[in-house]
Amino acid sequence: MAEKTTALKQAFSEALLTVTNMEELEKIRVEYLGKKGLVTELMQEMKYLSPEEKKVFGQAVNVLKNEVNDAITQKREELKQKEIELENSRMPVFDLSMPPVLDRGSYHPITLVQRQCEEVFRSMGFAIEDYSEIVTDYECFEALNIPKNHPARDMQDTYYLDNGQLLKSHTSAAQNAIYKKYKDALYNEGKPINAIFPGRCFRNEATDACHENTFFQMEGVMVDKNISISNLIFFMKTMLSEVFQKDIKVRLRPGFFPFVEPGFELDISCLICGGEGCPSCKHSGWLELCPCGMIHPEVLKAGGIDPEEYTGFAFGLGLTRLAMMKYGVKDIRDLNSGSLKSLAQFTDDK
Ligand code: FA5
Repeated sequence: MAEKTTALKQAFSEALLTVTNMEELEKIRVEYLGKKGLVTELMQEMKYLSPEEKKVFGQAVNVLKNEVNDAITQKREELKQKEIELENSRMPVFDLSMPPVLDRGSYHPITLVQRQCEEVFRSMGFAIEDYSEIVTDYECFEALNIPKNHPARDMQDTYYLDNGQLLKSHTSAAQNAIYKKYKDALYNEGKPINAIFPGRCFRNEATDACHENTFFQMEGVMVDKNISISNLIFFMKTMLSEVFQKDIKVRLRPGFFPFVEPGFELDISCLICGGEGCPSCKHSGWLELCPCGMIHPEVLKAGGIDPEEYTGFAFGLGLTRLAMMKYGVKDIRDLNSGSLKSLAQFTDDK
């Protein structure tokens, strides 16, 4: 009988060497340790033995059974480890110093609408300007006819630096620099000032579905001889129909901004609720999108332009709200959420 256990152990060891995966291992386990397995069958042969032989043989079969069991457990661990190593070898290796893999990214919806607007205005001869996010009190307020203690400042509380500079609360903060940059060409070459300047704005305000503390606007100005409200309305209409590629219901109503006279609020019918009223439009059915107006003479003067000779219009488009309406984003806060799952949906619309 001793030879039988030795032979079985030998056969098992050889069979185990050929095992390369879990399935094969399970087959061997059943073949040796299963109910009708070779080791189990060996046990049944004990009934033909004398009590002394039974004792010796029983011990030998038990030892064999434990050895087979241990060897199978060990092999299982080895196979598991190999599977993990294989899995790891298939994982991409991240090297943070490498440039980003561009085909995995997507444009943010605000970038997409910004580019669309830029395209529309570029095609109408406007220059595209970039301006600092940190500006002076003069640029953000004083040069825009908003002196210290003017109540209009309350609407645009922002974040201040220790040195008195501030995070710009509106893109109008770049108007003064733009007029100064282009005024010589206006005077000497008769070139009208046509410029748009998109940018990030900051306000210290409570957030809700249509208000963020960080959002984008796109300012636009046009200054020349005889610029009138008709020019303003034409450019606003063209921009909206090009961006939405369909007729949008708009309304123009009087609005007060110290840097324009007259001033208007341009609202669009809320595209989220179809004008019924919802949290995205503060339940009014309309969304304030693009305040605008004729540039105030004091603002032109501060930019070095004679208001007796030149007139102009300015507008401050809410780019973040435009992205909401264009892409049906109900809550403005989703746009700053950093959630790739929702923001990456707009990739194809480049
Ligand atoms: C202004 O910021 C003026 N500078 C706009 C202007 C420019 C008027 C030139 C006249 C001439 P207002 O605070 O209303 O205005 O903001 C303009 C637009 O920015 C709003 O209609 C809205 O679309 C967007 N906006 C303003 N505040 C927020 C906010 N907290 N979150 C998201 N969008 C905002």
